[in-house]
Amino acid sequence: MNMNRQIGKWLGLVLIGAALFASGCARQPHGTGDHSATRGSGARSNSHKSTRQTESHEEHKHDAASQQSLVATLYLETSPVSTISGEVTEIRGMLHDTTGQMLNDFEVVHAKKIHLILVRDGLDEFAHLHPSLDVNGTFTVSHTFAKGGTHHVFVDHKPVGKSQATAKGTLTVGGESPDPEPLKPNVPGRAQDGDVLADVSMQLSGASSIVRFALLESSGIPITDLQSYLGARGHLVVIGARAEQYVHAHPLESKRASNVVEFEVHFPEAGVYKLWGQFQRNGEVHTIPAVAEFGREANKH
Ligand SMILES: [Cu+2]
Repeated sequence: MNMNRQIGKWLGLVLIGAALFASGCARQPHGTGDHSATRGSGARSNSHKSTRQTESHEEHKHDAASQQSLVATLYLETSPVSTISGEVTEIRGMLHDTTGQMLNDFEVVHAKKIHLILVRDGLDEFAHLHPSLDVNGTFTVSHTFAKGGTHHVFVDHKPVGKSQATAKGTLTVGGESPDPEPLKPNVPGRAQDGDVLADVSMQLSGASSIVRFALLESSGIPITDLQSYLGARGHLVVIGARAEQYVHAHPLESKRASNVVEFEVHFPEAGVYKLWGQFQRNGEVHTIPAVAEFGREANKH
């Protein structure tokens, strides 16, 4: 199909749109992953409208915030078009590069070509999904939103031969949309998902921070049977309070105890962030949320 017609079709159908990307200070030290997107420019669409303001910027591994380059535009649509909480929604997306060419060739990063993160505005709902990808580059995933309201969509991807990037959009979901609880920092401290507990702590390490999860049984005994999840001992997604900052970090090689997983995170700026550590045991993924405040004085660079 002719590209313009295809775009037209998408624009006609869609919802969505949104904003930004860039990473000012993503770093990838010592081979650990830290995929950041920062600086939301805030172009947010209402439902049933589309916008082309959604952008994706590649990451600059060793660079400061002064550099960013637009690399892709994210288009999203849903079926049904009017998404409502509690009902299965099919989310479809595609990325176009700056010339308007649809991206369809992605490298596998952590076992998947596309990592799609959904968070509700206020960060009280989180999903980490892996859409299927067709030959044209359209990616598709089903999801049931637990609550209505604005949901932020982060598409973490690496076009073949290019830098890893994160594209962001928003989806407006109908249905009950209760006010989220205000974010209350609880790091250092105890967090949990069901019967899996974690002592979460954070310490500065140069321009980055080491975020540590010490995983415990509900009895307080260290967990010793962590399994690899998507090729790593754990994954950490970090999103700024206003959902304008996104970091996806992978574990550091560590000689610490087997229940301790450490992530190197470059917080893009001072502020409150929500963290979701994801770990697998017994074939089940546990998602452990925590809230951390990254200090202003610690962010000098
Ligand atoms: Cu993923």
